[in-house]
Amino acid sequence: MGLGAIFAAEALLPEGWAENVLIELGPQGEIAAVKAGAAPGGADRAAGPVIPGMPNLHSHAFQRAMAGLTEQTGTEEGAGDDSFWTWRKLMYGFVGRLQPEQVEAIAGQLYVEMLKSGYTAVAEFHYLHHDPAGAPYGDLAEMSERVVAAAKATGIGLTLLPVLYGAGGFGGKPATEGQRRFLNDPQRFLELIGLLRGRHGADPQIRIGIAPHSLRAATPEMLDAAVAGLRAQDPTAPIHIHIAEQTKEVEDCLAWSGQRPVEWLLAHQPVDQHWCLVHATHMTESETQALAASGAVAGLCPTTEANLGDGFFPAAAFFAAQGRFGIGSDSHISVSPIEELRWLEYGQRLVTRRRNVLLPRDGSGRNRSGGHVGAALYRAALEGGALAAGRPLGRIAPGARADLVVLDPDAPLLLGRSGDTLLDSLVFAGNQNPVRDVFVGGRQLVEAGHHIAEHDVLARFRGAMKALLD
Ligand code: NGQ
Ligand code: ZN
Repeated sequence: MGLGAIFAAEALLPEGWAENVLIELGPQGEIAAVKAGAAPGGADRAAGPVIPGMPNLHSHAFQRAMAGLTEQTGTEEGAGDDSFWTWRKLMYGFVGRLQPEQVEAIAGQLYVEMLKSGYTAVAEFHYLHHDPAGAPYGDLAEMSERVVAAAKATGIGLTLLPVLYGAGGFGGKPATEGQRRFLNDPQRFLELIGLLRGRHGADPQIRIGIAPHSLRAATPEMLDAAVAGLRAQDPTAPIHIHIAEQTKEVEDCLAWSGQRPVEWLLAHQPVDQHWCLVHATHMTESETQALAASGAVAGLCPTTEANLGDGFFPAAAFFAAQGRFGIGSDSHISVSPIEELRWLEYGQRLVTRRRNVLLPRDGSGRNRSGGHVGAALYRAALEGGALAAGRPLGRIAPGARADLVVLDPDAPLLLGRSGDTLLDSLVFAGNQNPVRDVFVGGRQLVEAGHHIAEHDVLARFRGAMKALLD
């Protein structure tokens, strides 16, 4: 990773679009300096407009291998009544067969696809820890290391969030057979966190956080132990949790505690900007206001939420309250930041029968992009995604990682567009991927639409799919 510089005729900086921007790279893959109105000198010239790469704040990598395999109804009794819960059963069946090298191969292919579509970092919500019988591997971190290996082989930035999964439902219900590969008690879980922090904690491409799976899978005691254990080692590491995704989860939580999931969490944990509440689909108006006020990031995954039949996140109210959000591809039914952002807005248009609904506001209530919805969504998702990743991302500014996306200046749909109109066109009409080049930590990984390791990665993925699906 050499020092160097990239010159962009047009680049999206934190303060807005700028021309003739010289981006100087530092020795650790960070941005050392940014100068607008500069001369290119000996810098490499970016082929097109440069924007910050998008952090993907929610991923279960292995689920990419089952994309499209659950879109048919069964023939058994109850068929035709498919839901999140019947999908989950199929997913558990798939999990039962996965070997470590297959998980690495699937994650590698997924991360190549993420990079090619403009995601430059991923937060991996990783819960597949143990062997098919539920016994820990010789290395407790075996499966986590497979995710790390895939990130290293492809170059994507990684926030690894080992999942604490200890119960099968609210009130510490015993876990089922299908969940046995996920299970740890807080003590063994914190041992895993310590191992991973020791091995990877100093790598600027990696941050270790935690993810209590959900209020269904982590009891209040487990949650307390995990949060306290992490905070003793790292006071600002990210904490992610699935919450209020399905109405049944809300009903079960009410029956168990008398409170709704988001309400319960805000009352019992010190939720702040280092937390990411994934989905948070089902909230009352007062929960929506309280979540926004907490500073936590809402982890929105519109294509998966649509695919699984979750419901609509109250985005208009949450944005009006200056709530923070980022986007994730979750089950990877789609691997495209464009699709996530577009469906976030389209969901609201279909519900409200209005246009240009989601304009995130700044402190004074003004949106920061003069009313450009696509541009506003892209910028807000950069900010929220960076917070959720717990890494210096999402800004072309000194100190941030040099994670850059160069758009194709020859993409027909971008012709004649610049600035925020360019981002609007990208978000609402970018069906043919207009990402040309991608840099992560200053290193070029995608060149003219091709990832530098895509052939080897695909060969391994092909082998894994053959073994899994034949
Ligand atoms: C997951 N997926 O952890 O993969 C979950 C399903 C559960 C989403 N929530 C399992 N989208 O929630 O119990
Ligand atoms: Zn998830």
